[in-house]
Amino acid sequence: GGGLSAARVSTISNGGEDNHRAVQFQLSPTGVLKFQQGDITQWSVDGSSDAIVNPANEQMLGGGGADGAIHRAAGRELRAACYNVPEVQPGLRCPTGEARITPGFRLPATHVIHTVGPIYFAHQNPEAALRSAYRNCLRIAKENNIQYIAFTAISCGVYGYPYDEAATVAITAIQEFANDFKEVHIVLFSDDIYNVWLDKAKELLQN
Ligand code: AR6
Repeated sequence: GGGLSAARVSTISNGGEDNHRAVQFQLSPTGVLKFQQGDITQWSVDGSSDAIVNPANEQMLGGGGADGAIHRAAGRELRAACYNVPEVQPGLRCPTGEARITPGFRLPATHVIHTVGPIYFAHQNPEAALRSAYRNCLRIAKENNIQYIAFTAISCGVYGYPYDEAATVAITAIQEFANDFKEVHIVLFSDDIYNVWLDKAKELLQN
């Protein structure tokens, strides 16, 4: 990988589990893409305005997977903030492929960007919807002057998106924003998905 050192230190404290080392790729003279294994709820970059991305559902009131973990770690204020996001239809706050931003409350990260990926086998164009989710997260982060952002694998859990295909969409969408962030992190929960995504990054980003 690129191997240049970043200006700031990001931390994921995960109780001393034996993590993979973070691997990073230089996307532009100023922008880095980093892969690490761990728990996104513990992620932050010291002393900066930063955001974790929550793979939520259209109701935005919590759920299982990473969404559940993020809500538990952020505290009840996050649910209240989500509840106050205007509905676009009764009960629906964030349509698939869109993004909304809230504070991070008790999380180490200052912001949470909530997005909704496609349900792979139910959506007519899951690739377009997933790409739109990544782009809208990056767009809203930019609008809020966030220079450090961490994603997990949107739609790759409950929503059933194949890891390999999702990695291509994520990496190519992030590449479009190569000049807009100091660091984009991808924090993957399991060995399995970490290895698939890192292989895809090497394929797409290394000459
Ligand atoms: N840190 C990082 N990644 C995690 C964590 C964590 N703490 N927990 C899970 N993952 P999922 P989706 C990984 O199911 O597929 C929820 O109920 C997980 O292993 O969280 O977009 C929502 O409310 C997988 O790789 O999100 C929605 O209803 C990735 O995060 C629905 O699930 C995403 O898996 C959204 O499904």
